[in-house]
Amino acid sequence: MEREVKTTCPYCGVGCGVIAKVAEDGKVSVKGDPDHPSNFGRLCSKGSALGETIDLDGRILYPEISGERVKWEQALDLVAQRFSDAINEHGPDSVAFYVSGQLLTEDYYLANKLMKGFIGSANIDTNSRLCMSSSVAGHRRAFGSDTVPGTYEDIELADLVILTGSNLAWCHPVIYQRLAAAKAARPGMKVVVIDPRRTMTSDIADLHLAIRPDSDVALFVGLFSHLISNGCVDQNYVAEHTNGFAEAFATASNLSSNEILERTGLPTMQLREFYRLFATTEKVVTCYSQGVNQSSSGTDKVNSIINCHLATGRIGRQGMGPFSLTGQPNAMGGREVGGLANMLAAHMAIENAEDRDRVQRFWRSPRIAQKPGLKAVDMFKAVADGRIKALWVMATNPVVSMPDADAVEAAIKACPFVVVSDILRETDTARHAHVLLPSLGWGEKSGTVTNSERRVSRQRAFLDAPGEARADWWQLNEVARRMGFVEAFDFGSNAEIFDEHAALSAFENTGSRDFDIGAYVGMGEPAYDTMVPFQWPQPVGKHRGITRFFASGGFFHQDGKARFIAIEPTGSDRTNPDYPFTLNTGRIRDQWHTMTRTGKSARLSAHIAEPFAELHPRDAIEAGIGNAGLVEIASPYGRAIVRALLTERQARGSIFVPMHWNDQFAAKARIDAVVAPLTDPVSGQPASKNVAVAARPFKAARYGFAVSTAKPDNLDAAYWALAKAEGGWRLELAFDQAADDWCSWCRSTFAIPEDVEPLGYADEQSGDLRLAFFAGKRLLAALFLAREPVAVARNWAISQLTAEHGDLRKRFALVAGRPGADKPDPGATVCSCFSVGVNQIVGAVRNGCHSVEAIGKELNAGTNCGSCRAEIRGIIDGCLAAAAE
Ligand SMILES: Nc1nc2c(c(=O)[nH]1)N[C@H]1C(S)=C(S)[C@@H](COP(=O)(O)OP(=O)(O)OC[C@H]3O[C@@H](n4cnc5c(=O)[nH]c(N)nc54)[C@H](O)[C@@H]3O)O[C@H]1N2
Ligand SMILES: Nc1nc2c(c(=O)[nH]1)N[C@H]1C(S)=C(S)[C@@H](COP(=O)(O)OP(=O)(O)OC[C@H]3O[C@@H](n4cnc5c(=O)[nH]c(N)nc54)[C@H](O)[C@@H]3O)O[C@H]1N2
Ligand code: SF4
Ligand SMILES: [Mo]
Repeated sequence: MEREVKTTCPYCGVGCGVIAKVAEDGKVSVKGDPDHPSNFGRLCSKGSALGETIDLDGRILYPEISGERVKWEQALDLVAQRFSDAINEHGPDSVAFYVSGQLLTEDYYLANKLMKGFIGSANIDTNSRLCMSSSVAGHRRAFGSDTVPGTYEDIELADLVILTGSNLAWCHPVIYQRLAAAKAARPGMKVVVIDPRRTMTSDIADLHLAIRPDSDVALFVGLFSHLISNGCVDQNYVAEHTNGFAEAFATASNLSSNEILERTGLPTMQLREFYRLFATTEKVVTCYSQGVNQSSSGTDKVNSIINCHLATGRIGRQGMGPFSLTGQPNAMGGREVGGLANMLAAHMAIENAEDRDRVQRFWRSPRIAQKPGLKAVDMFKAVADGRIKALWVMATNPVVSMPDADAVEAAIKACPFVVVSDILRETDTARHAHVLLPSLGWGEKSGTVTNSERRVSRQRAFLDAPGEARADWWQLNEVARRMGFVEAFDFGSNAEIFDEHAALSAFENTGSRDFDIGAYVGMGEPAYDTMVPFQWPQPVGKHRGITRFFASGGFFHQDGKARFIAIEPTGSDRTNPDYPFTLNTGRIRDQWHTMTRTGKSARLSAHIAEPFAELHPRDAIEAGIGNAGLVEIASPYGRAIVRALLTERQARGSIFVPMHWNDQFAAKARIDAVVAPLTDPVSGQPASKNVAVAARPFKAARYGFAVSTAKPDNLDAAYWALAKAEGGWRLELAFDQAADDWCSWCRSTFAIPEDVEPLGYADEQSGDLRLAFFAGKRLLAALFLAREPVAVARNWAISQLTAEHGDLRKRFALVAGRPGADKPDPGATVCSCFSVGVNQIVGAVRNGCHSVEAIGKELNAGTNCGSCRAEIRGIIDGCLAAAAE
């Protein structure tokens, strides 16, 4: 029977409500939940494609020890034994957990409880260290607690929205859609984007400040002084609710206007305009994300922003406030349970003896960690130098996502005992596990997550557990019991864990801690199952509707006041001529992190199918790098080879490379192998956006493109990048030298049976070569090679995987690499929901569609999730500008 289940999207921190429909034949489709207050029915391209990512291909379905299938009992016994042995021999600090903002709150709560309360170490850190820790540190310095004061509605209600270090259009697409809709309805609303790159997000901006990398502190410290000298300070607010104003002002005064201009590299008029807008607009929201957090001055950046909001009293009121956008679906839930190595549970502080005592009494635990544990970068250093004897990695892929990733991989390989809980069998990290535990994935697991605006929503299961996969919380519970902690780990369901988590939030909490969901204690399993999304705080007896913090003070420092932080901008001047470029890393619209899920969708992979480096055309010319050629990016830590994309959206001297590609999808594109392990001194967050690198052309003897129905294997090529395509796979290639026999190269790579003869074309002189293999009417694989990057129309070639090839003429057309008149090349995909390519959009513009709406009517493009609307607008503008020339 057909079923519909309300759940939450497992990707970004927007936390959209999803309705999953399971048809009678088991097919899953999804749509946005119109009742969910985060998205009101909207979804982005990734959310819309969720149904395509839940197949069992590549899943780990049974526990394994050293690659051999075992029973759960054996695997759990071994994990408990090895952790206990290490603790007995070397003490509690010889073991570590490295977990994730993609765990559910219930999983996370147990991991933290086991490590901090029962093992007695704080060596649990999380990928949120790479993500939110500068925001956490900044909040705690300013507010005395890790509190996000506002709600999404504020972004819609503001008259000025500042997006700094955030590519909202691609990374928080549904908030972007809400913002775009609000701006369309109220055109007086202003948007300022602060980002060294001109991203898709900057297309909505009234003002784009392309600041120099890491000059944010100078920009906002300068703004702080400007606000003071222009009489914009809310004297009452500052006097009643804050401390440290004078010191912060004195420090800010040391920075001259010239210095601000010099550091930021902004034209005077732009800087003035930004300061004027901020000074004259009451309702300002400043949203920030990784361009702020992932920096060696990340915490200072956060506080330089908060200082401006505190000084003007623009915080916690409608349409006002600093707003840290969380990345992962449960980044916020992880902070609630205290998953970071320097936090306790329920927003209590590990440095505070009273808090430690309170948590220990609540848990009735034999011990409690006495000091902060190792932060991610230090944790993997400790793994490398042998201090950590046993490591459990859960729901994260550090061999791809940690800075100095090659060293992280070496450390994991050398660690005496590594447990990995994942949903896939083959990831760059999972392949080094001694014990691999099969976890439940989205749609199979059940629990809660908290989004960027403190809204707790349910993820609900609507699929059966595949094979013997089990929930992460269950794995932790079982190991804890085997380590002797039977009473404290007696959980039979995630509802029971949530209940304890809620109870701890309210335990001896008389308003001294922001995180309080006491109202949800004791609600029981049925109420948990039907729980509707709610925002915290929700203390006992005081169900609250709108929840904002700090409009009239009430900060969580001892004296109830907020702190201004005196900030001195630090320089990031580069002097090493060997590494003259600034590498900036981040995300693309249709991939999620290390691609273990989004990489399964042909539709999502069609948007950008290859790892790339965005370079300014003049830099590229100077370095001898051609458009669509390959480029090698190197630092003292490692190197990567990716496709060169020349664009003036990129500032001179900077290179942008996405963080997503890894050894499962490309030969050498794990960009974190190049990223230096430098961190913010306060938060320990890596500076993944400003890395000194060299860039040079990677010259190949042959370039290639291939399509194949079977997944390519044994890939022997200097460069390759693999992506899922409709009907099979697409493969970009480059070779150091021509192969002796391309036919046998194809046979081994594409698993072509011996009896299948190739259809081919080769031109010795030009080096052009095309080979195709057919079985019956179907194409098995086709390879296109040339001495220069191959110009074959990609999407047309891919469409041949699903086309019929009974007709010999069609086979020859394929080998000729030419689309027939009956099947024009749609061009690179722009709209992934309806698979509309750039050539189709250009065609429609030529036929008179001159607005995004008109394109939508003609081609459907941009009418579902809307994530591509900015790109469509760019294509229209480009065509019209070209026509006008
Ligand atoms: N499509 C997609 N969406 C995602 C994710 C994903 O993997 N894919 N991941 C989610 C997660 S976990 C996170 S943390 C968020 C991240 O969301 P964002 O932070 O929005 O994404 P990023 O691309 O990492 O970086 C944002 C921008 O910071 C800019 N930047 C670089 N250096 C500086 C600087 O010095 N100053 C300023 N002001 N800006 C700078 C970059 O050019 C980049 O455009 O996205 C979430 N959403
Ligand atoms: N250079 C550079 N590096 C970065 C960043 C950057 O901008 N630049 N961004 C950083 C940021 S903000 C983040 S958040 C990280 C993200 O980096 P990671 O956390 O390493 O990336 P994911 O691919 O999300 O890893 C999640 C893993 O969990 C598995 N998984 C999925 N569902 C489940 C489940 O239910 N249970 C279990 N046990 N496993 C599951 C997936 O298959 C995958 O292997 O990357 C960081 N690294
Ligand atoms: S914006 Fe997209 S990825 Fe983020 S929660 Fe919503 S649907 Fe999921
Ligand atoms: Mo993140």
